[in-house]
Amino acid sequence: MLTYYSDDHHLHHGKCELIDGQLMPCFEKPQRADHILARVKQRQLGEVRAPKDFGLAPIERIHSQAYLQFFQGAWTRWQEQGGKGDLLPFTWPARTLRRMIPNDLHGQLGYYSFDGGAPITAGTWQAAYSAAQVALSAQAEIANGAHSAFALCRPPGHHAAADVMGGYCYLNNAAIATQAFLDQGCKKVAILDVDYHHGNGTQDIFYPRSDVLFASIHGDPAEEFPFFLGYADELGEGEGKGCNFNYPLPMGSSWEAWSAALEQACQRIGEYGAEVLVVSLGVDTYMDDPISQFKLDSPDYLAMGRRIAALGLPTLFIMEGGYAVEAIGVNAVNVLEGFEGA
Ligand code: FKS
Ligand code: ZN
Repeated sequence: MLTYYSDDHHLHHGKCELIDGQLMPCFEKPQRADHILARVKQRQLGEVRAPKDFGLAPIERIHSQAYLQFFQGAWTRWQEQGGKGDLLPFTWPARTLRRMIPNDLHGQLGYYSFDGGAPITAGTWQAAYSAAQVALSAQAEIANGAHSAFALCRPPGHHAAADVMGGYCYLNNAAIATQAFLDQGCKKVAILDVDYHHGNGTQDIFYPRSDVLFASIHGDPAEEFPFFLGYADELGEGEGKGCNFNYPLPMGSSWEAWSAALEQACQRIGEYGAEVLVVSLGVDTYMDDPISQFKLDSPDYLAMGRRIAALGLPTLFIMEGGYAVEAIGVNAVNVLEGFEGA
């Protein structure tokens, strides 16, 4: 299968994140994509292509103008006021406060984010913009008849909502690609999110809609980030009722429990009658992942790819999380090779 990839991801390299009371170097770092790219080449998965530029229009189908303008201009504003270091939020409109959009940069940053895990650096906008173009280029490949394609995106996207960044995510690459399918005449798209963390941004974007089915297998939000979404009783609203399926699993879950959830998710996707499948491909379900608590092993990713392939749908794989950098390439490409029947 073809891989789309842009070197622009190197432009985004946040300095640090707050983990358990300590400032740690960002887990979401450029080497992640470098390792996956190296494995794609080593395994000769297929040609690696640079993305085309589809402009802002397909991104604006998912994200609000105000949010995009804020994100695009934030670093310059930070520099103009003499900012040192990454631009990071420190206050949010919690339940006791009003949802004002203040004038101040940090006030606006709090308004447009849900956590302190998405630093804005000099190159973050360009990296995120290019990641969306990578997703759109792989999407176009499938729209033009390919059975599968791999969008090697970085930074990831599934925590980003229409006007909210967070959890290492800025632009929702999977949602942008999904909307592109629909805008090109597709009637029903399914999204399968296999990242360890719930894809709260993707769920939120499509929650009231029946043209997208969202299914996610993830660490139980009662115990795990992003905590405030991803429970099993979230089934969609209005026309979207019955088009959202969450499979929260306990900490320490291994392939046995995980694959049972995958089976249920695939059942739902089959019943739904999707024309295309978008996979939010996170491999932070791996046993040695430094920030996650599932116990999948490298061969399990081959089986994952095989089960996804059995759906028989044209499938767009979009890279999300995975932080065991030494194994991330093997695990991500194992899903793709399993899909291809290798
Ligand atoms: C651990 C705190 C962890 C943030 C976790 C973010 C996960 C991001 C991801 C994505 F795919 F988006 F990259 N905080 N004590 O893996 O879901
Ligand atoms: Zn994750």
